[in-house]
Amino acid sequence: MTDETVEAVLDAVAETAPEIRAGLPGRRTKADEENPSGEVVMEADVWADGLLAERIAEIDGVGTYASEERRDTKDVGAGYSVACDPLDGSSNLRSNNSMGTIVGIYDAPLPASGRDLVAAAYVLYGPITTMVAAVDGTVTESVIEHDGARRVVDEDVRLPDDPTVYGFGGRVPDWTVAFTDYAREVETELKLRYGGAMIGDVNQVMTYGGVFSYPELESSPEGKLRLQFEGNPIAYVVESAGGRSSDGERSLLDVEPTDLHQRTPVYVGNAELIERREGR
Ligand code: AFP
Repeated sequence: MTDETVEAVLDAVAETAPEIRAGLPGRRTKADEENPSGEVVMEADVWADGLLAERIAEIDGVGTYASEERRDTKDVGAGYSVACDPLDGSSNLRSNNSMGTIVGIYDAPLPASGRDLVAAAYVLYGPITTMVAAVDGTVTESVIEHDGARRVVDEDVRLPDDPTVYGFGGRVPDWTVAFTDYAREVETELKLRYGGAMIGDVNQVMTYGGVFSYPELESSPEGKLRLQFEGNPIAYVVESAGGRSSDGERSLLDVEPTDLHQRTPVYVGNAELIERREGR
């Protein structure tokens, strides 16, 4: 039985995507503010967050809205907690490269464990606009039409068994010794695909098999990416598609939630490649 609230949230995100895309050209400048992670945000980040908050707040069965751009959660009624990264990779807007929107639907107050997710999805603003959604253990890919309708093009997305691509974030001199050893090995086996927006890079892995990581760094042992808005939802999608996720030691879905904006090292991809990293 499809959860009506989950479907309504995914519909709202899909229906807002064409509007977000159409409004990007005029919002390629930095806003005069920082997000709770201390990053300067783009005008587009603030705008997309406002649109999504408004649409998701109207849905019956949603109790809380939270986003990477807001310090605190917003009470909007009773029900699920919806966590969004309104424009993942927004620093790609100036260079006109791919970006995404990420949504995680938690059946618990935030910060929550990834095990409390009931669904997760991402929109990819690439040459076309698509949504990859994981619900009840099944992952679908849809093309988002100009009117925001979702047209399913793959009813059962599975991670390919034969990995071919990798993408690693962070500056090489800032990589730990253990990660550098791992990266040097993977580089000899797979092709590099790194574009600076996690959603674009993860969708390469979902399509061709391989591994994406924004790892722990010497300067930031927790890495860069946010557990509630980025790590958990992407882990939920990749694991539902037969892959694995990790913070370097365990599934991201088992990382203890301590703060709404906590960061975590992120590894997602084919199980063998993730277990090889965990074994070091
Ligand atoms: P922005 O949203 O500030 O562009 O950051 C994107 C991101 O959170 C994630 O999508 C990327 O994987 C990562 O940061 C890129 O970080 P680097 O700029 O350090 O490569």
